[in-house]
Amino acid sequence: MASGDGRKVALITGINGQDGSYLAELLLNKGYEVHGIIRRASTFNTSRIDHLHTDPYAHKGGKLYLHYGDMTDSSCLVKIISAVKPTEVYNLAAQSHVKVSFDLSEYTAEVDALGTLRLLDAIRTCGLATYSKFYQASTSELYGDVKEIPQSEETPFNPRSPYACAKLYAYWIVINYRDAYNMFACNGILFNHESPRRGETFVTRKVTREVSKIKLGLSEVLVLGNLNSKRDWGHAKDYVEAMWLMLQQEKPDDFVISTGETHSVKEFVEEAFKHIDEEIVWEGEGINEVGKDKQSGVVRVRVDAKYFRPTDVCFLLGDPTKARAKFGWAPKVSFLELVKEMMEADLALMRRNPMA
Ligand code: NDP
Ligand code: GDR
Repeated sequence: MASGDGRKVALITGINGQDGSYLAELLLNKGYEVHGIIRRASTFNTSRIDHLHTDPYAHKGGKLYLHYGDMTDSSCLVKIISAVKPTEVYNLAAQSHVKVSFDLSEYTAEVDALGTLRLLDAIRTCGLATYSKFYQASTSELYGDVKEIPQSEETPFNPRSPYACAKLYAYWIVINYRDAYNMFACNGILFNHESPRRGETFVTRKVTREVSKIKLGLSEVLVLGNLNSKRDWGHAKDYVEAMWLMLQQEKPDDFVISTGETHSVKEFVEEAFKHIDEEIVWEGEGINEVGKDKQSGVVRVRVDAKYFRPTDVCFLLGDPTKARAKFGWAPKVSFLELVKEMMEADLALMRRNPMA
């Protein structure tokens, strides 16, 4: 199993994603040397980590290095790992949008499934199988259309999208490499986690951005898909701490990370509108089901079938008991605090830059 030798060197794929940016902050503050893989793009794409270059506090004793790479390119992964010799690898890179995975199904499998295999193999190729610890960003989407409530590490998987199928392959290849090559490799089965840094096309951030625009007169209506979907939403900052904790245990294992509370998309929308003190008038398909068909006034939320998925995951509620028992992890930010923080951040953003 992973030997370590006193070095604290982390490699994060997807460092510029929501989670990667919070994890980089956490590890720098713990004195790690942090290496991140970023993709080449035609525009600047390091917006979530730019502050780390200039913030001496975040750097403390550690250092931040960025490498160009891609999960579809084995040779670059081998080169980076052989140069960095990481003691911990966090595989966060993914085509992470479930709806987009129906359009980009093959690419999603390339990055999320085979990309994980490439990274594991790169670690072996570099002779680091029993040296580097490995964290895999697994997901509650693996459960899909689940009958068991709440979902734990023992709940059977039933993936409902190309994204979830790709992540299912990644989940099992991580376990296979753990068993076959004695790797310290863990799956964090993380339920949805959000923050002001959440990508703009995920539902929570889409809601907080649009509701902020409505408040400031920059928009009139929020257009959404399935309002009845329920998610176990936590804060990304809490969840990256769980990633790190998993790799500090004596033995590698797989853990559910969730709040143990579930809310519908509709409830999230209602909380966001409460924040701006505005009544919601709803319109569109499925509104009868949420009991809002007899109303008048300016329409503030419209349901449009173009945001429906060919197959959706309608109910998720995680049981984080194992993580709490093994390493004392518990979420610190509640659902209401999460909505509040995201609303405040987006209101401030839209005031600063109405075109954002
Ligand atoms: P994001 O979409 O915010 O970040 C994904 C990161 O992966 C981005 O930095 C992106 O780069 C990078 N990436 C995408 N494709 C490639 C590629 N081909 N090669 C290299 N890098 C690539 O996701 P989150 O931070 O929200 O999630 C992190 C991980 O956790 C993902 O694997 C996701 O599937 C998983 N997950 C997320 C949950 C959540 O609720 N947030 C819950 C459970 C699992 P770029 O910045 O250039 O786009
Ligand atoms: P999810 O997150 O699919 O759970 O995947 P998302 O926020 O995209 O959707 C949550 C639920 O909201 C419904 N929904 C909408 N979703 C989006 N994006 N846009 C809309 O307009 C909209 N209207 C309703 C969806 O149908 C769905 O039921 C996230 C990602 O971070 C994955 O990478 C991660 O693995 C899982 O969370 C856990």
